[in-house]
Amino acid sequence: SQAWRFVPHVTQFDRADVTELEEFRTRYAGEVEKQGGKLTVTAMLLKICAEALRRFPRFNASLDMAAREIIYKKYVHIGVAVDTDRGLLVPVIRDVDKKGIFDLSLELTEVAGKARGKKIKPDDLQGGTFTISNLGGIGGTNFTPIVYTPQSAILGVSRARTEPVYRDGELTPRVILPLALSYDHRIIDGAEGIRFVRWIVEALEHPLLLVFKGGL
Ligand code: CAO
Repeated sequence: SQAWRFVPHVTQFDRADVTELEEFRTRYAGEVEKQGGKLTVTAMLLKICAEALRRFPRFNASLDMAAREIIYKKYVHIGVAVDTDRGLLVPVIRDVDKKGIFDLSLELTEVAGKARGKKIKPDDLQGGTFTISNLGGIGGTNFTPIVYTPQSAILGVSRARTEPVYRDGELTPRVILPLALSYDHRIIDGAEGIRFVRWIVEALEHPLLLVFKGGL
């Protein structure tokens, strides 16, 4: 409620064509499952967001109103909203930028299980620098997440669906993932907001391009 009252929110929507990424995910899901994890869009977004946060430091910063300063974090700790029977919990995955998608899948499965199994410790919920809230496993076309202060931004993810998309002169079935980024307008300008989301969309659509550019 503090965030709702004091943070001037803007929510930027976009959509990513994740058809190829979904093919990759289903191809390698079995391998991750053998190790006890689940390769999902959330795990892949953790990795992509970590790289985006490195390139757009204001999204990995917090505002100290008393000192009138923006504090840029040198680490990337991403909180993941988990729906439990006791309500919403946001465990934090640390140093996401230093981990691969495979390990992140295992860790995400582990922390979500801990949160649901009442095994999460207060420390596991502290220190996040950015948050991902994926409601797409349940459904929904879009939603406007609330920034988890003192963080400056949160990425909301809704359900990926196969839709007819006009491409190269014809309608083709493509898997489209809706994204909604809410951010603190005191720290982040609108142009920066859309650049950040566009970067994430391009990374989801063309992950190889990022490897060539020295990203992921
Ligand atoms: N679009 C389409 N399908 C999706 C999807 C999306 N955006 N996200 C997940 N799915 C699918 C998964 O692929 C999986 O499919 P299968 O069962 O066929 O393998 C299924 O939905 C369940 O996924 P999951 O929830 O187990 O996995 P996840 O890693 O994507 O998500 C977690 C983990 C913890 C984010 C999620 O379980 C959860 O709790 N989400 C709710 C978050 C929430 O409550 N946010 C609100 C905060 S504000 O009040």
